[in-house]
Amino acid sequence: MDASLNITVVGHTNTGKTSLLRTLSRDENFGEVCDEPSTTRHVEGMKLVLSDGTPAMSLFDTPGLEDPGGVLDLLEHLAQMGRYDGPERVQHFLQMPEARSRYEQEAKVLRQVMQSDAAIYVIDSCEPVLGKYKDELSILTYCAVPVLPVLNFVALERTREAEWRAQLARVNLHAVVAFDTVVFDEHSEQRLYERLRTLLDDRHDRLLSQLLQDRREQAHWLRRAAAEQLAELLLDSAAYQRLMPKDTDPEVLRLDTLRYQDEIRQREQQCVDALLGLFRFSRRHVSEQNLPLVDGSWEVDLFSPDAVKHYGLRLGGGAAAGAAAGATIDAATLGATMGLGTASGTAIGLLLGGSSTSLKQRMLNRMRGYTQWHVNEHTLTLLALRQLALIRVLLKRGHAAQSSMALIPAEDKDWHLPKTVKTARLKPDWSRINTDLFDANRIDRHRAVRDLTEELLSKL
Ligand SMILES: Nc1nc2c(ncn2[C@@H]2O[C@H](COP(=O)(O)OP(=O)(O)OP(=O)(O)O)[C@@H](O)[C@H]2O)c(=O)[nH]1
Ligand SMILES: [Mg+2]
Repeated sequence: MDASLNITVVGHTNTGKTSLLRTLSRDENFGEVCDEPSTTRHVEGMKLVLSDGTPAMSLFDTPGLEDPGGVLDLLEHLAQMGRYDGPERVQHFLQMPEARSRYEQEAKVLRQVMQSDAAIYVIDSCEPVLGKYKDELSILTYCAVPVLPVLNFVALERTREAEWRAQLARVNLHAVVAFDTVVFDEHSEQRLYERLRTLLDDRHDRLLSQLLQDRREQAHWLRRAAAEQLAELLLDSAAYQRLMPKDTDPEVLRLDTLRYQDEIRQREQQCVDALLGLFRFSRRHVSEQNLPLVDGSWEVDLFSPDAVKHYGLRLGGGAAAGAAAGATIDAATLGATMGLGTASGTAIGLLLGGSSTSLKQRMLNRMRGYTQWHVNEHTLTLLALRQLALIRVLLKRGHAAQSSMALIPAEDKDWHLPKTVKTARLKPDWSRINTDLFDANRIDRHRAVRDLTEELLSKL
């Protein structure tokens, strides 16, 4: 990668400078974020890297400017003492004893800005446009580096975005980006880099274009990878089945059921972990990010009698009562489950069409005199909807006011399981959890994953 690019993030204390760096770098561990002023005490740099690890630019976090009025007075006083231009005044200031005492914090920031190609000026857009902000902007003008104002907290209702834009235009800052580091929007991020590109000189053009392209591709890939994780989970769960002899003791049946439910829970957890990994959230940070998870697991158990009610799903038909009671056992033979009455060999053969002959034979042998346990459609629906909801939350990276009840949006509540998932219920060798039957090489399963991924993508 060519010419190194150094960008410094500045602003008043508590405006979200460190949060912005975390969001841009997808690194939730960078620096310290806190709702108290003066959290960041030193300049801290980080490399923004492309997906392949190539460094794209250096970003520097800085302490908040605490007394911009005092610094501005000094800079203006210097102007009266000689014919200094802006940067000379700032350099002069940095040599003064005040820059090592009273204005030490401000000096750290200005020293860093003077070495940068541009500055991002972060504004808490909910704040009124006060004199101290105007002073900060004047100081930055003296530094003579391009400044990109970023209006943060714009997702909050009390934002004063319009007021800020008007004020910034008055000081000739027309290229402004609205951003919210908590409610993430990939398009705002792209706009930020585009604006930066227009401010910087041509030699950084290629670098910023690469970064923009990389972030676009990454966003696209991430969506797809998340939908594919969910498609795999749904196929594994729908195709899952266990057989129990019809005369099984009820207590054994109960314990077996708990064990089978546990296998599905674990599979769901695997999916949650994979999603958190994809979006680079650690389990440790999940609760802080206001996700509907506790220590990385769902608050409401998939098989809990309250699950359907909790998510407010509208499940039609008599089976809804079963789902509401958390029942996932279809105490029927395969044929009866599929509404065929008695499972004749021919019916099972038809249902398993496409499966290998030896699998058909094995299934037939297993079915005779057995009851089949599998995850019912309502539980599968719940499984699908809550993972979809989680992916949406992750795409927006920790939407602040997200409660678990609001997780599944109203338009999803009448959603029906895709045909591919229903088909999977007849394909026990599609489920990884059926370790004895699973066949990783089946072309029809690969196709099913692909089709289901597409269908789920349209929901994201
Ligand atoms: N709702 C919302 N909260 C935000 C946003 N950006 C930051 N915050 C919150 O604002 C507080 C301050 O964020 P920081 O990133 O620590 O701010 P800072 O500018 O680095 O603060 P100092 O280091 O003290 O100067 C934290 O509680 C953040 O979670 C935002 O866009 N929206
Ligand atoms: Mg900070």
